[in-house]
Amino acid sequence: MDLYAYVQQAAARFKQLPSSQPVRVIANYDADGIAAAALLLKALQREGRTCAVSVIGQLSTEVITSFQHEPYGTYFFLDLGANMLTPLTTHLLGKHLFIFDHHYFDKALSQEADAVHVNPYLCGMDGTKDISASGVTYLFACCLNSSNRDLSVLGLVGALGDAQEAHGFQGMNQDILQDAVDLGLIEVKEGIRLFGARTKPLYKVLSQCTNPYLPSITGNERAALSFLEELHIPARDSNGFRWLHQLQREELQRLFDGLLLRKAGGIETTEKLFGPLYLLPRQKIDTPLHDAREFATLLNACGKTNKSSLALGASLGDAACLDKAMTLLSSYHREITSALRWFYEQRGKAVIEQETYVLIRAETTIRDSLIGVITSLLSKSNLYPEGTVLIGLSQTLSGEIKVSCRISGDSERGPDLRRLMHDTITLTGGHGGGHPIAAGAVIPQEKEELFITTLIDRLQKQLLEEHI
Ligand SMILES: [Mn+2]
Repeated sequence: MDLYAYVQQAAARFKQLPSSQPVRVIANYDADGIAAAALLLKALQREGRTCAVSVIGQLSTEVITSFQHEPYGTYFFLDLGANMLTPLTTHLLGKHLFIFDHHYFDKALSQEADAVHVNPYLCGMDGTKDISASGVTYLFACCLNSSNRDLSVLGLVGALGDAQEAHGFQGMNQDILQDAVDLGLIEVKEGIRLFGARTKPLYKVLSQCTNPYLPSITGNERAALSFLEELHIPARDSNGFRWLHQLQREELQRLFDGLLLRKAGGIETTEKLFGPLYLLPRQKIDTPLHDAREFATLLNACGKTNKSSLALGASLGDAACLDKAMTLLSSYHREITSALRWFYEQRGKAVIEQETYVLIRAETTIRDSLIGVITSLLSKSNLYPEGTVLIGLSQTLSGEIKVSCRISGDSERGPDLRRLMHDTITLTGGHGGGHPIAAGAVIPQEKEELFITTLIDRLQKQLLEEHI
């Protein structure tokens, strides 16, 4: 069965359910989960259905059992649930479940369960690159009604949030992009991929640039200004500070070369700095929503700071929500910048760098919802050789340890992190999951040391196996 067949089956099943009942939507708190929720909300609204949405960080057994006594008969789980299929179906017996996910799963659904699981891994697709949860939700929405093709942008925003784009989309994401382009909702343009270029002057863009991290410029406006001066690019003209799009062609070239030198990261950085931009012509040019990548970051910023309702509102066109979300985005960037600065200061101290792995022990310095963002940024920063495993640890408010694992670089090379995480938590307790190149877990605090030694031990064994 291909993915369309799964989605069609889900839509047919959904249409059979009584339409008077409200629907419950549970989504993951990142850009993909929130984009999927916004998309589904809109599609269900068009069907005349009401729904109640919750955006959550982890789907644990406790969370699942808390749904048992809710007065809802139909549940959608977006961007989560694939590794909790058994607890979902056993604890929510009698409810209709729709699980739209793109994470790996161990055990398929049992035949008799009243649940539908749609996942690219069910049909041999790559859940890390071919389609995200918001993409799956988009396909479902189109099955409900083909007029939902106008929601294609949200399907891509989620994919961008999950770093599924690498100089273009692949797989089903490519088809979703085509839908958006056909409807005139997205324009693809080549350009310098600097975050925030549409919403602030160039010197601010540089000083707030976290991806790539610019040593000694990120986090320092004065350094950004003198960097521009060195490159003979005037930071301001008679109208005030200049913006990236106001630069002349030669100035752009000098900026590009200057950034490359500064990064000293080699050829790969060139490719990363220059590439396709996904612009949304119907969104105001001076908002993050104009650039699909920044749209994704806005959703992430809201999700990771417990303000998902702002993200949902902004996605669905609410101006007041967008306004508040933008303020939140600025403080989110400040938080990331200071976390990165901490990281650079701590190399050789709380950041332990070995040949095959890097251990980032943030404790309470980096909030648990951001540790994944930080390890992701570092994994894409060219700081470590391709294949190096980055392990970030941070303490949660409830005193547990959140772990985020990423592989440095863009390739699929390196150990299988999902397996690594799974094998480790079997010994230490806790729960987790993910993909071969990105995985996470939450473990009891008293098991932190055991977790680290076990994980590293397993990692070395996996690497040895690969070399035999
Ligand atoms: Mn996702």
